[in-house]
Amino acid sequence: MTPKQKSLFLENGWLYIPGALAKGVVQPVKAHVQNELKRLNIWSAGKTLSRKLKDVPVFQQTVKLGQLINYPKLNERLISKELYSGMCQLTSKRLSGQEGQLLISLPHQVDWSLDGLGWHRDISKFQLGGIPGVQAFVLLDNLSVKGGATLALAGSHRVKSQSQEKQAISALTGDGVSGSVKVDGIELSIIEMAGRTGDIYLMDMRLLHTPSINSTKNVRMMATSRYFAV
Ligand SMILES: O=C(O)CCC(=O)C(=O)O
Repeated sequence: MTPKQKSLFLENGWLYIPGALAKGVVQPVKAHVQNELKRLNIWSAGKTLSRKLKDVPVFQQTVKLGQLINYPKLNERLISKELYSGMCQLTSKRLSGQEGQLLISLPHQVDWSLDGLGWHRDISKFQLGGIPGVQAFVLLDNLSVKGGATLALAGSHRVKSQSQEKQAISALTGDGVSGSVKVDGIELSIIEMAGRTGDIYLMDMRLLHTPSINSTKNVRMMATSRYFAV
């Protein structure tokens, strides 16, 4: 990691690394997901086949698909030694990874919206003091905006008050407001983890984040791995 990348990560809580992985590294995982979607009669030839999954509420679908489709040793395939040591450099800590997880969503056939999203952290409030770890998000396929990428609230790793965070999210997701808002002098903005196959987003695990609507005709295919400080 360059000093510039480290300072961006510390300031904003996230870092985008376009083209971090070669297509050949990602391709077997993407092919596995596509084959499994077909084999399980969920998705094939641009169509959702499973009525059951169509009826699952949009944000529960990814959880359900993650239970049905698994890629063994996902971290070994996607997280190279260089990337791992880059994450350690960003946090100035030694990190230990949890088993990786696929993030798949079918086209949701509803309009894209920032209403009613599930903003959350995967850590407890007792872990907000210093950086508890880094979450890597890998794009297994090209992912356009409004295509179901994970959203994160840049800057939220530095905000102390949870009620101010909530107000900031309401302001940013409310009608007619876009860009950023300032809370306690900290600039907060929503980032969407869209991009191209092999791109990676690294996120300070203190950032608020949420699944989003996939309003495209394509399946959203990402993978994620959480690395905690030890
Ligand atoms: O993009 C998604 O489905 C949400 C991901 C998420 O919340 C997580 O991995 O913690």
